[in-house]
Formats: sequence, structure tokens, C-alpha cells
Amino acid sequence: MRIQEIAAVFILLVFSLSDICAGTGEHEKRVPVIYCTDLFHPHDDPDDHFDIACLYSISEIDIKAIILDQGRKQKTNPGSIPISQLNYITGRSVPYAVGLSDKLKYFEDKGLWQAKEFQDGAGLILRTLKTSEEPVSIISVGSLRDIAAGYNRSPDLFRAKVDRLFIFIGEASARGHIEYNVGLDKYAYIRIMNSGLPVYWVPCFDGGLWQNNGRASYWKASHKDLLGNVSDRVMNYFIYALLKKNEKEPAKFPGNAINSNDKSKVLSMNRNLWCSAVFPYIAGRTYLRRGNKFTAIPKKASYPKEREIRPFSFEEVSVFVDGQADVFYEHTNRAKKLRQFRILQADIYAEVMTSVTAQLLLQLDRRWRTDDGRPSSLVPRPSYLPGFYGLAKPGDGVAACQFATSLP
Ligand SMILES: [Ca+2]
Repeated sequence: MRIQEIAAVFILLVFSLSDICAGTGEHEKRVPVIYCTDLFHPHDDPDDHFDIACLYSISEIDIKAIILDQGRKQKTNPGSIPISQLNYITGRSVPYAVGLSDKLKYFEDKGLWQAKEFQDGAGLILRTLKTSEEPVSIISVGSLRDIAAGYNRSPDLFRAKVDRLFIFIGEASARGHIEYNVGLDKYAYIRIMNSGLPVYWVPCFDGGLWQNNGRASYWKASHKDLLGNVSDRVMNYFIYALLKKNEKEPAKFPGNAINSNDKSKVLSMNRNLWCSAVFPYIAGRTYLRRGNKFTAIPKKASYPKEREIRPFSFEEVSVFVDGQADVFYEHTNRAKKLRQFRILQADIYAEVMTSVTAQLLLQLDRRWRTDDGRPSSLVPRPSYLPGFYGLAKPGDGVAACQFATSLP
């Protein structure tokens, strides 16, 4: 073969492979999402930093808006700092707004009596729903205040435009236990649980504080397992959060050189988690065994069927929540049907969730940019590559895909 022919074949190969590799790429519709979080800096509980980083990592999810929970506290502990850092790392500019400052006073409270500076959150939810051509999913990992206030203002809009409402909140079984997120705004929780909206309920605990009998998402992980392999920029994002740093230009802190003492400190910690590894489910990803690790791959990526696992699922339940925020499973007129989180493989659940979270954090930086930090619009995104998930067999073109990712 002449040089030109070889070059032509090679170019064809790279282009056709990048198409194959694109998997869920531009041709597939992304899942539009509004994300509501009690993200703070300095933090209360830094699990929220892990969750939002994982959400950013899933490229099939189109984050339309972020709502920062508990407006008054956002003024002193702005969650906008970690958002600006994630936008810096990923080269994105996701819009955010600060939510209501005070608890709702009754179930139908629209929150309109609260100060103007705290109205942007509910406003952004309604505007996003209104202007979206397709229904939007809402994810909540804090209180349900701004969602409930938005629903109370425009119930018909919510019924028409909310696709799925994933709420990480509450206690699955123990009566009298007010879970933390519920306690932030009890009326908002009860309002949404009894709303009849398409709720996907992920209780934080099942059986009381720190308990999980299978209907909650709570698990524990070490930072060594979660962050052992992340890029320097992602490590700096976590150093900034976990060590409560205070710099003049926080958005650019991820670009700094790593301080190895800080890194060791962060890697020695442990973490309680509830949400991060559930997010791939929202994007329709498949969970797979990969050697002694686990991963979640995009819907259209091909995989060996025998490696598929289902660590958890959602099952339909009929639920009524009373004025004390106690949950009653019953088939009555007052009860509403919703989907409840359910662990299917308890023996490996924590291991799967930790492994999937680590994978998302590893991919957070690489997918959008090249190694020297430039936007990688010309480079196929590594997460779509079969090789990236460790599923490739010799001869399926992975070598060429990997070559393509290292192009300038
Ligand atoms: Ca939270």
C-alpha cells in the first residue's frame, strides 16, 4: 500500500471509530436536569461536593440550572464557589440561583413573602420548566423548599413539564425520626411526597439514623478509594472544599500545583454518601462488573451482557406522609403512588457505589479537556471509548480510539 493509501485508510478508520466511540454522543438526546443542592463553602457536610462533581461528570446529563438551598446561609457560605471551580475544570458555565431563606409556613406556601434576594431559586426552576421544549427531571439532595414553593406557584406547569423528580431525603421506615433534609423544611417534604408528581424517592436511612435495611441509599467509603486516581485539578477541588480553604480567586484554585500535605490529609478521610452513584441511573446508564471493580456506562455503549449488574432499582409503593413527616405505606385514597429506591445486591452494594463514584470522579476532568487543559472539542471524549471502561478486546479498534484521544 502506498503512503497516501495508508494515510487515507487511517483517516477513515479514525473518523469511523470516533463515530462508534461517540456512543451516546451528539446524536443522542441528553437528559435535561434541574439540580437542587445544599452545597456550601465552608461546608456542612462535604458529601454535596462529591455529588455535584459526579453530576458534572455524566455528559449525558444536561444540567440546565443549579438551585442553591437555604438562601440566607448561602450569603456567608456560598455554594457558588464549588460551582465556579467545576465550571473551570470542565469548561462549562452552568447557571445557578440562590433559593429561599426560610422554611415554608404551611403546605401550600408559595414563599412569596420571603425577601426578593431569595426568590431567584424558585424563579429559575419555573423559568427552566417553562422554556424547556421537553420535560425536565429535577434532582434534590437537600431540602425540598424551592421545589415545593415552585410547585405551589405553578402546579400545572410542574405536572406538564416535570419528567421525574428524584428526591434524596427522608427515612424509609422508622417513625418519629426526622431525617436531616426533612428537618430543613418539613412542610416542603410532606407537600412533595403527597403531591402525586412523578417522585423517585431515595430515602437517606431505613431503620433510623445511620441505618440501611435496603430501602435507603446510604453507604460509606474512604477518600483513598474515591479519590486515589483523580486528576490534580479534581484533587485541588476537593482540597479546597475539605480543608475549607479561603483564596482570593477560588475558581482558579483547581489549576494550582498540588500541595502534597494537603493531598495526604484529604486522602486519609472517610465519607458518608447517598447520591453520587445513583446519578448514572438517571442518565440511563448500565452498571457493570469490571474485574474486581464496577463501572456505569452510557446507554448505547456495547458491553458483555454477563457483566451487567443491578445494584439497586426503584419499585412502586403507595405512600402517605402525615403532619409529623411519618411515612405510611397503604392503599388508601390519601396515599400516592411513587417509586422507591431498593437495594437489590446488598452484599456488593457499598463496593459498587464507591467504585462507580470513583470512576465518575476520574472522568470528570479528562472528558472535557486535553491533558494541558485546553478544551477538547476536537477530541473524542474518553468516557465513550470502549477501552476506557476496560471492556475492550484486542482488535476492536481501541488502540486507534486511544490514539485519537491523544491528538492535540
Ligand atoms: Ca445534601
